[in-house]
Amino acid sequence: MKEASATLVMALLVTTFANAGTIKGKVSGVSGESVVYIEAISGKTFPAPTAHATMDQKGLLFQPHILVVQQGTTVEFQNSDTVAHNVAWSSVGGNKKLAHNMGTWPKGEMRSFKFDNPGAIPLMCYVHPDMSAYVIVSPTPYFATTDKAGEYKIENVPDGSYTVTAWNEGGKSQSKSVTSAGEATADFTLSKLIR
Ligand SMILES: [Cu+2]
Repeated sequence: MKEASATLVMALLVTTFANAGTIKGKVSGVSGESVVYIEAISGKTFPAPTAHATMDQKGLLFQPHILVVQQGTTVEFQNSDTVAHNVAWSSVGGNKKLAHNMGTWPKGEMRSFKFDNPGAIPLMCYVHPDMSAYVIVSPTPYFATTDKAGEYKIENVPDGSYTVTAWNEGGKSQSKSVTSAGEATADFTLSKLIR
């Protein structure tokens, strides 16, 4: 009985003080910024962040070009130009049923949208067909973008086994299993999308 209790206490301690670490690596085969994130973890939910993110339309560009948020985040779409802009998308994570048009609005107006479904969302402006951007909705708070060398680092990752996905607008997304115990390395080589 005493031994069983000790085992239970140990198990609780391990759970409470589970180590966290870093998953890092390099995304190659593509150019520009890539996004790397941990896919949904079975049995775990993450409260939606209360802080809002911002996507601006300024100088006839979406700014930033790539915005990564955790699932459940509200994004405020601003128009800082003197011309009217539109915000719309044709799919979320490839699901065309989640297409949405937020409408067209003038300078100074802001409209917000809560992204409850994970995946990559290609943004469009129907007024300016050249404008493009992406919102990447990560199912977990564990995500990172690559630097100029293609390197990324996801921090504060609890030890465990995960599916990690790398996304790039010019490449085919790739997922792999990664087991992290303090530190893990996961490199990705994405094949270029043919357009
Ligand atoms: Cu526009």
